Amino acid sequence: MLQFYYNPLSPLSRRVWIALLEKEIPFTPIIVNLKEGEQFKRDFLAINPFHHVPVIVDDGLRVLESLAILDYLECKCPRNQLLPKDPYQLAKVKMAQMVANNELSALVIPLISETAESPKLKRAKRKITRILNFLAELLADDAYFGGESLSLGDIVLGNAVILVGKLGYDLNQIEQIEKWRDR
Ligand SMILES: N[C@@H](CCC(=O)N[C@@H](CS)C(=O)NCC(=O)O)C(=O)O
Repeated sequence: MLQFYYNPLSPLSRRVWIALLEKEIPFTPIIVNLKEGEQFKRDFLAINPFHHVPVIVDDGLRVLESLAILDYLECKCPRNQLLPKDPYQLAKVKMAQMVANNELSALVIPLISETAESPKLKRAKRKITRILNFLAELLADDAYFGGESLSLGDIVLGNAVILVGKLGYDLNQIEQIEKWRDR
């Protein structure tokens, strides 16, 4: 059975965890206790030399990097499809994924580390608003980034959006994103 190395509090593990559940893929969960430094132990470093979760091992194949794992799962198990076939819908899903990964995720750090009055925090919140406005426009009238059903774009972006919301960014400012988040 597929082995899933993860930590339940890791947003990047959650991307893969949700995809496994959505696609109904049976797996053996293996929790890596990041607080206790289990990711630096020799056995885990042999699986991922970069000491990160998530990792999967499937049929003897090891896959690391959450986005690579998502593509592997989609290709290996087409059931409950999470990537649309339409070229533009696919581009929208990938844009949502990459904007979450490359733009939004970096702004988690100032949300955690800066004080309420810090200009860096204000700048980060302004940038989040710009990103979410772009995404609201991209979503347009669709329920999800891939059209009418949940996609890998929604899973990856959803984790990041929920995290910035929990860290003090007011998601109610952008109604369309708030409704999509609730969906
Ligand atoms: N680019 C990697 C990053 C994974 C990552 O940073 N995971 C964090 C948890 S969210 C981790 O394992 N941190 C432990 C460490 O760096 O020692 C991916 O997308 O899978």
